[in-house]
Amino acid sequence: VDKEYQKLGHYILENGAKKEDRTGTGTISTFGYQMRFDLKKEGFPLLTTKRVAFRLIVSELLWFLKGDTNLRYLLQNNNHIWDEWGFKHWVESPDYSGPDMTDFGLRSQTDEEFNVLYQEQLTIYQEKILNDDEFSKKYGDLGNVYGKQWRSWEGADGQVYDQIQYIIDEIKRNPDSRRLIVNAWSASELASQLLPPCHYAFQFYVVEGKLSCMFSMRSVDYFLGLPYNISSYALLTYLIAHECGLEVGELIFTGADVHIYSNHIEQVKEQLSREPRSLPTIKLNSEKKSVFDFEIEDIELIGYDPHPTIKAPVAV
Ligand code: THF
Repeated sequence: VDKEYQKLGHYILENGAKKEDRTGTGTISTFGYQMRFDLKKEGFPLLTTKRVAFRLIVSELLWFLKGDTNLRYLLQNNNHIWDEWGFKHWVESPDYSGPDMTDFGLRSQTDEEFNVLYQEQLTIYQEKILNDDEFSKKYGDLGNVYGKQWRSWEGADGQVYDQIQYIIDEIKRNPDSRRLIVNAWSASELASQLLPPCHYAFQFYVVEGKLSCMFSMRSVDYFLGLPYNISSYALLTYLIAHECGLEVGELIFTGADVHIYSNHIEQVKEQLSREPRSLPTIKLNSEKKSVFDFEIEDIELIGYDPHPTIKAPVAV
């Protein structure tokens, strides 16, 4: 996985164009790219050229699979990768009366005095999500994000559809199907989403007893997001294969606007200079069958020996 990932990094740096973006950070961007990973042959695709926090990938995926869209579960598991989006909703609401947090993502990186205020407010927000039920209901919910779309898609007919249950049933019943698709992109709900889905659809494929998955992304944060997205879909493929009695096949990534944020370039160059190591493997609790019964401790990562972490700010 590291070699393919590095190849993409070089490709963006060499072919990318300067492009402004919603967050105001600026990117080097390319359009259209595909990578494939053989899960059975290569091992579990978790980057070794920097340490990636596997526990965050696990708790985020289980959160999606529960159909949960509230930050509370993530915070209870010490996962903060979605905090900024809930916080944004809170500080832009009429109920917020603290110091002005406009553009907190950018300002906290350049203005140390502001950063202190921001960290204070963020801590208060996190405490309230964890301890105040009413607050958490109102301001911890990220709206119609992945969990909602995957497990409780609202159809035009007024019915609610569980897309994950549907594909699991179909894989068991009709593995040759070419309709094993989960779609998270909903034209009618874009306005009510804090962040429309980045990985907006995925499709499974079964042949010769192996389950493959292809996932599609409209917008790809090469340095921070992509390592999570690859491992997350790999883990999902393992979980579904486990429940359906299949082996894992290939994981295929298809990206549209694939970019490196301008404040990640030094970090990317550092990572490109590192030598890939051998990949870890994962072990799933064999006593559990249904993907919906899995808890964090049922998923074990074995033999992960990465290069050190590389820090970078996330664009909000
Ligand atoms: N927004 C942006 N700008 N990039 C993204 O990758 C992204 N995501 C999700 C939603 N919006 C996004 C959230 N996923 C990190 C990783 C994944 C995220 C968000 C943030 C992150 O900051 N990771 C750091 C530190 C994590 C920690 O230890 O707390 C890292 O070094 O990996 C696209 O899915």
